[in-house]
Amino acid sequence: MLKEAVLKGPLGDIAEKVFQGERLSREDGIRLMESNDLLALGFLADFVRRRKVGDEVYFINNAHINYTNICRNLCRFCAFGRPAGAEGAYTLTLEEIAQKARRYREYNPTEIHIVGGLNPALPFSYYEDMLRTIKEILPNAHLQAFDAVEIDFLSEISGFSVEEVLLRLKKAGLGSLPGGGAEIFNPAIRKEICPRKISGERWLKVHATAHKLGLRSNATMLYGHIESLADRVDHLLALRKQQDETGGFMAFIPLPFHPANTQLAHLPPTTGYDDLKTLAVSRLLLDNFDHIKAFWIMLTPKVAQIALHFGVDDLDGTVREEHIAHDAGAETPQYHPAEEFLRLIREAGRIPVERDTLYNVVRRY
Ligand code: V47
Repeated sequence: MLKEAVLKGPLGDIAEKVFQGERLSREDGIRLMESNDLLALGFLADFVRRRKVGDEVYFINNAHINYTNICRNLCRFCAFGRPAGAEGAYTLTLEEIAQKARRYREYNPTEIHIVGGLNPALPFSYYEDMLRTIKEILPNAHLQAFDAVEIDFLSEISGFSVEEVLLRLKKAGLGSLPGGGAEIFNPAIRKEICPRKISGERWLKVHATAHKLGLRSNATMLYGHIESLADRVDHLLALRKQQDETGGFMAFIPLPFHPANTQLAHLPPTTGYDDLKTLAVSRLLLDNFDHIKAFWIMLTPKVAQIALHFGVDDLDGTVREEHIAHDAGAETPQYHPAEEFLRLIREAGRIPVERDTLYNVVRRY
């Protein structure tokens, strides 16, 4: 019934394409983003989600380590990065990182997610040693570490090419790249919100290089600041094009901008309506991505749960310690036990599956 209504409504021609499995155009994407028919968007995204992955919803037993918040980029949307010597600036020593890993050992995480600022005081060996240290303590954990911005920075400070950096880190234990640092690819917006950050093109190139070396990765989009809806669509289409070429992306994760304590603190936070719409349109445009992830830490567990009916099939993980969103005002907890994922997922009528980083099933509930 809902299908009939959607087909007869203003998005009918796009719905037709979705049901036929046809690729959507930029214009379709903009019309979807501009639509206020949230339930129609959800219905279409849910249809695509079911066709791709069925009724399973993934979560992961992971932990985050943010090794330093000292950063030379100091993006205007970020409340985490600080100049060296500023109040609250920190860099974890290898021993402190080892202590964290030992503390996490009792939870048996299958993934450690590692990101930090661009700290010019750290040598390349710190990054290799960090991976080796964690791997020694947690030999079974997959290390998803260093986003494309950090990888580019490591290439700069070491003098190694991006390929060489990735190969060396892989040898030290790197398993895949997280999707951070993508922000919004439009250069004019980037100039306003993160003028010192690498370009979107460069970000894509680092991921392409990783994919060619057999390293999988994720992709994100920071939305809800000064970008236009067309900028979001263009960002998604650039990722879709890259995925056509190299195929190494696993999940797409839209990140809602958190304004508190940033240089853009005058902007309002995103609404639940916009969050759900962005997730749904992402599911519809990214026809070559297997997974759309709702990062519950940034979206809140309530929105992330509802997102399961708006194209999402992954709720990310237990996390345990988070700084980037919480420094920017996130009020969510920093930890969710597996039982909480089971409750959220089952209540939505889906099957909870604990996965590892590469989406192998650890346990189907
Ligand atoms: O790179 C920074 C973004 C990212 C803010 O790959 C902000 O599976 C909102 O990338 N408000 C880090 N977002 C988080 C991230 C991530 C998280 C979960 C899973 C994965 C994955 C990746 O957060 C940063 C930046 O793009 N960010 N400041 C802010 N104020």
